Amino acid sequence: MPRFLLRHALLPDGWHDDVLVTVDAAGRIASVAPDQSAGDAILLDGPVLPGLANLHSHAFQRAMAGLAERSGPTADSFWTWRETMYRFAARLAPADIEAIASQLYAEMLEAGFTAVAEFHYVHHQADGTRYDDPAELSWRILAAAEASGIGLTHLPVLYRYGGFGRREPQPRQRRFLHDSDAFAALLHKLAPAFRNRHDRRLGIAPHSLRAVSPEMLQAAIAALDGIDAAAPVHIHIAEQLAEVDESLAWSGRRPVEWLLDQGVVNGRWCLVHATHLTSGETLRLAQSGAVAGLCPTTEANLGDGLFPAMDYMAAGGAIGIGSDSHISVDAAEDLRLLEYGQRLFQRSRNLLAGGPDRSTGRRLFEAAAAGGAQAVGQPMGAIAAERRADFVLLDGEAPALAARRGDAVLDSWIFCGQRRPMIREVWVGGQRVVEQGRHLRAGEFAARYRQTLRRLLEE
Ligand code: NGQ
Ligand code: ZN
Repeated sequence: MPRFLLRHALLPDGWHDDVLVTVDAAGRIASVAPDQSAGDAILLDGPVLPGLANLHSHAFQRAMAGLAERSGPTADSFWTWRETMYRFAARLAPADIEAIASQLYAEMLEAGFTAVAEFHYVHHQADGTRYDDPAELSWRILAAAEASGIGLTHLPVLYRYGGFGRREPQPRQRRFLHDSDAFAALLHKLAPAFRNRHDRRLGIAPHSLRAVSPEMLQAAIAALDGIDAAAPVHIHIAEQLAEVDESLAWSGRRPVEWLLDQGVVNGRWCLVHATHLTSGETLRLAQSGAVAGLCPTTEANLGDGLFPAMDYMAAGGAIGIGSDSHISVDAAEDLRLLEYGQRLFQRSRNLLAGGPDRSTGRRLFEAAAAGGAQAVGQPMGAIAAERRADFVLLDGEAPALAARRGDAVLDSWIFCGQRRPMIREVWVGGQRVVEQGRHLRAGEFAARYRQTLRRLLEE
């Protein structure tokens, strides 16, 4: 049994020193005991955090980060960005998607994310023709996860329509489309690769209420239940005001209101963005047990709006964070922006700390660790028995962390944005994947990524 000695670690009941952690052969934590000494254990000599889950990713979009920041001929919006994104997606071959995802997942690990929920909607060739193996692109995502060592919750996306009320999709959306039977077949094909592993989970993602009908939503959940009745269900919802208006026109109800009224939302659900909420919806969502999947840097980049985080968290709502379009891949930055959005709006400070005399960083980190683990459906998010042995070792020598202990470490890591990476090592399931701040295969992935991008962008 490998043993680790963690010099200064965040455990479920707070910070402890000299924590001895034993790990079983499968990479799960067997025991945790503070105030120990062990000369033969692997020493993680600095502040240690559990790994975070990145609960929302469209991996291919990493390669267009920074390429949609020029103004177009008409007013720019989420919807004009989406056209740029569709044009980019149309050009990607399977090997390109694998190269981009491998680079991205290594970057995620370097940023302290030890699992990702991949909301995977590019399934087919550009004209909509199926690949010989209809799961081809899912296998590419899985290969990237294997190569990088990140935990993967794979969420094949069900996408059929181009808008509320069964509007026909656009030609550019042909790569995404399934009917209910083809979608169920895809799930059954993928299921064996995800069974009985603590670092793999198969779920589903009905893309949005714009893209599926109520009947298809029900059928997809039934198909998933036949495989794993506790598996995650993620959906984009209420991310733009236009979506709220179209939902009202279609059903007389707002998107989150409509979904909650179906009576199916519970702790296996992740409502991604859920930006535009009334106070009634905020309270109901908090009480549903679902996770709000917040993606602050992408929501800022796309001009989505501001999630009512203060009211929602005060009502006990679960949150997690995702880097979504990957305009930035940095857990600390997303947590910081979550708090800063509230500060700029309320003109006040430490709004998500959750009460007087508490650390904002600690509250944000613990909420995202617990909610993220719930949303990806993997045993992670805490240094505790039965969880996967995922450790993030911060650089105790970093000037920004000088003389910090306990919660001040989290507050400084999250709020002192600085160029020098503050994460030194990352371990997933007891295996080291990041050393000296770099993924062990960073050079190889970056070389393949550069070559891929040169071909895609220069031809
Ligand atoms: C997506 N992006 O699925 O990539 C969406 C835009 C849509 C974000 N929500 C596409 N960031 O909503 O149809
Ligand atoms: Zn998204």
